[in-house]
Amino acid sequence: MTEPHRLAAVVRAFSLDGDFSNAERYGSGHIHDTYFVSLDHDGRVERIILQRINTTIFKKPIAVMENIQRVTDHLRLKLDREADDDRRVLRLIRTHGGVGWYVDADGNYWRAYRFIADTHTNDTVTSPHQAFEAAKAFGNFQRLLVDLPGPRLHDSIPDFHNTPKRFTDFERAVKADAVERCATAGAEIAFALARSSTARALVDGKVPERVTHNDTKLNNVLLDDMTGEGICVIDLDTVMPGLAAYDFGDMVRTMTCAAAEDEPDLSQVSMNLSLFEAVLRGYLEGASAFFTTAERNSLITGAKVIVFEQGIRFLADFLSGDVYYKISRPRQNLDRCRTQFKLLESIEQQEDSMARLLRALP
Ligand code: ADP
Ligand code: GN1
Ligand code: MG
Repeated sequence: MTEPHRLAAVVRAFSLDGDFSNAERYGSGHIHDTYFVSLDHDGRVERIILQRINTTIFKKPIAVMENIQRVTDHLRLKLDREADDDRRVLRLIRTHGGVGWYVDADGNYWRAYRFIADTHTNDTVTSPHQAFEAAKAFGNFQRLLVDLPGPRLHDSIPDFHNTPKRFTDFERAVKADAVERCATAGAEIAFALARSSTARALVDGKVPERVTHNDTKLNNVLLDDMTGEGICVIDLDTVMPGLAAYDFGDMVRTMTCAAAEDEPDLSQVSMNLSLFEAVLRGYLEGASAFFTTAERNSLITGAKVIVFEQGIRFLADFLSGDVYYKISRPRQNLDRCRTQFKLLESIEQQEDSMARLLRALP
């Protein structure tokens, strides 16, 4: 079957009114295969986002979908009281069988969301206003999920932000040197080994577990085309129990530096304090209502730990032969690692100023 025929067959499994007319690859995520699909419904165009879930990474896709269903149901219930805009929560489309996922004949897992119109995502930050809006959306997301009823969510990827374990995995990748790349990455390996204590910095047991997003990249928020407002938090696969500081850390990682995640020119990479202040203000506006003191005090450590963790994840993947993150050119994972380590150095240098900003805010 050709790609369009295969996609058309998948689309038919979902409970939609229109007929398949077109599908194109969409977005720049590193994990799933995402398609923008148009359907024709009596001359009217219906649009959806169709995704093939990466089951090498998400080994229990049904658990992931159960989490997403519970989280989006809860958000919708609460947001109906706060705002009159149905674009604010992802809406899963059910199959004819009444569930939120479809398994094709080859065992691929698919899901479909209503396309949220008049929004866009940005891979790199372009203004403090944008950083503020995206961070506020993630802060609100955490706040709205503080009272999620029912049992603990599934751990969609066990040990996802277990940084000490990530460090051990990195050490194992160095030892194995599976594709003989250690010699190419000597400086980066040394940088990481010198910071083994950073890997343990968040593990003190005093901060409460929350429902967190765990992948709070700038491009996981849909921004309104007209106003730039953070409209909807997307990419909910890793929503699971976690620490508020994980999410704050990944916001600092992706919203305080205008360079691309894989920028080869490291002179472009540093943490911009004005962007940091915007992230902090936005996040606190959304989330601070539920914070404990320990949680608030963990935020800047979270930024260091998550940037470090991401650096060693990219480095381990480079050393293992690029088996996890999608790449479009050789050495891309090494470039990604280098930007993270450069950003971490810049954060380390500005830590006092960051802490002062945090203390000054309510
Ligand atoms: P990945 O896990 O691969 O990053 P995402 O779920 O983030 O996949 O989706 C990839 C891109 O598709 C997003 O960055 C966004 O631009 C777009 N997207 C995803 N869901 C929607 C939606 N419901 N409406 C509009 N655009 C969406
Ligand atoms: C992946 O799916 P995407 O591209 O939003 C990764 C994140 C990393 C990120 C780095 C499930 O996110 O953990 O922080 O790439 N997602 C998973 O850009 O591993
Ligand atoms: Mg994404």
